[in-house]
Amino acid sequence: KKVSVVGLGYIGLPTAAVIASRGIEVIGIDVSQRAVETINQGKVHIVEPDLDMVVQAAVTMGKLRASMTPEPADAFMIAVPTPFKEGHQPDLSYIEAAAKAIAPVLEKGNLVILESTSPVGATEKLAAWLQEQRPDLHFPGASNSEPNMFVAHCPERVLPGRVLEELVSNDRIIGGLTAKCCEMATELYKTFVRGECISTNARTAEMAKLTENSFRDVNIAFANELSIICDKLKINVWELIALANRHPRVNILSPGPGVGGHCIAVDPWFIVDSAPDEARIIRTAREINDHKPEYVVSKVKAAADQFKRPIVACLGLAFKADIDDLRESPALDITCELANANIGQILAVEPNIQELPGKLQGQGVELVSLQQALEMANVLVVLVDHKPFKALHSNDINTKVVVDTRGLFSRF
Ligand code: SAJ
Repeated sequence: KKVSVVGLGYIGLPTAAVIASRGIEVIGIDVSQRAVETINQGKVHIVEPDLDMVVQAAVTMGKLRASMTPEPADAFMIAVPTPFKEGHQPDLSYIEAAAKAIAPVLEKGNLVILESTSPVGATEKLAAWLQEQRPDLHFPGASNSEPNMFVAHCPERVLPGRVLEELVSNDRIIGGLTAKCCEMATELYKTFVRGECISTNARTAEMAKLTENSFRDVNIAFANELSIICDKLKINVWELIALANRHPRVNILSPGPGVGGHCIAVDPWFIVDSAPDEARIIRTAREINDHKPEYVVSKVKAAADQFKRPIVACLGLAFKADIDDLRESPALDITCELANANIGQILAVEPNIQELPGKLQGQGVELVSLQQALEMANVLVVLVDHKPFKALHSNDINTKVVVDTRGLFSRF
C-alpha cells in the first residue's frame, strides 16, 4: 500500500512521517521546493517537538519521500490550509488546487481523504471537483453510477506543540461520503491511531471539528471578557479565576492577549458564514477575542506614558507558548501596533525565531535576547508564556512596569 499526503505543513508532515514510521510507503507532495528539498534531506522546515527525529528516521528508512509532482497511490490525504477571505468567508482554493493536482494520477478504487478543517459541505465539493476533472471515474454523491472512488473527511485535531503524541492517541472522527468510504478510511487510520475511530457522515464530521474549536474560542472569550471587567473593577483576574475554578463544576480558561493560530481564530467564522443569523454567541466570542489585542495596546501605551524615554520589550511573538508559529498571532499584531504608535523604542524577544518576521522589519523594532531586554527596557509586555519567560524571577522585573497578558507574575 502507498499513501500520498498532499500539503507538508504543520499537519501533513507529521502525519506523513508517522504513517511512514509504521512501515508504509509515503510520498509527500508540496508546492514549496524548499519544503520538498529539506524533507528529502531528512530535515524539517517547521518547529515541532521530536518531528525532526521522526522525519529523519522515515527518510533514512526509505519510507518517506517528498516531491512537487503527484504520483499514483492507494490513498491521498489532503492537508492544505483553509484560511478565510475578506468578509470571513472560507477560502477553499487550496483544496481545489490540491484536487486538480491529484486528479490526473487517481485510479479506480483510490481513497481521497480531506484532513483540512473545512466548512460544512466542503467534502461534497471536493468530490464534485474531482468528478469534473475525471469523468471516467465515479465519485460518491457526484456521479449517477455506482461509486468506484472513495472520499471522506477526517479532520485533524492535534494540538501544535504535542502533535506527534496527539496524532496517535486522539480519537478520530471518520466522516465518509458513504459507509464504504468510512470503512476504508478507518482501515488506514487504524495503522497509526491508537485512539478510537468513530464513523459518521462528512457534514457532521466537518461541523464537529468547527464545533470543537468554537467551543474553545467561546470559553477563551469568556476569560478575556472577565479580564477586562476585572481591570475596570480593580480585581486580579487570575486570582478570581483560580478561586472560581475551585467550584467542582467551573473550569474557566485563561485570558490572554487575544486568540491566535490558524484554527481557533478562523474556524468559528465558518459556522458564522454558514448560519449568520443563528450563530450569535460564536460571532460575539470571535469579536471579543479579536478586540483583545487593541485593548492590550492601549494598556501598554498608558504604561509607556509614565516614562520620558519609554523602552518597551515585548516578550514573545508566537501565537502561544513554546512554538515558532507566528500565523495569526496577537503577540505579533500587538508588537506591530506598538511600533506604529511611536511610543518609544520597541524591543522584541522571541527565543524560537532567528530573524524578525517581515511585518516587523523596517519598523525600528529590534530583536534582542531576554537578557538584553531585561537590561534595556523600562516597560515589559508579556505576550507569550514561553518557558524562559516563566523562569523569570520577581527580582528580574521589579524595577519595570509590567503589562502581563498571560498572568505569568500573578499565578494563584
Ligand atoms: N488561549 C488563551 N487562553 C487559553 C487557551 C488558549 O488565550 O486558556 C489562546 C492561545 O494563546 C492561542 C489560542 O488561544 O493564541 C489558541 O491556542 P490553543 O492552544 O487553544 O489551540 P491551537 O490553535 O494551538 O489548536 C487548536 C486545538 N483545538 C482545541 O483544543 C479545541 C487543536 O486540538 C486543534 O487540532 C487545532 O486547534 C486545529 O488545528 O484546529
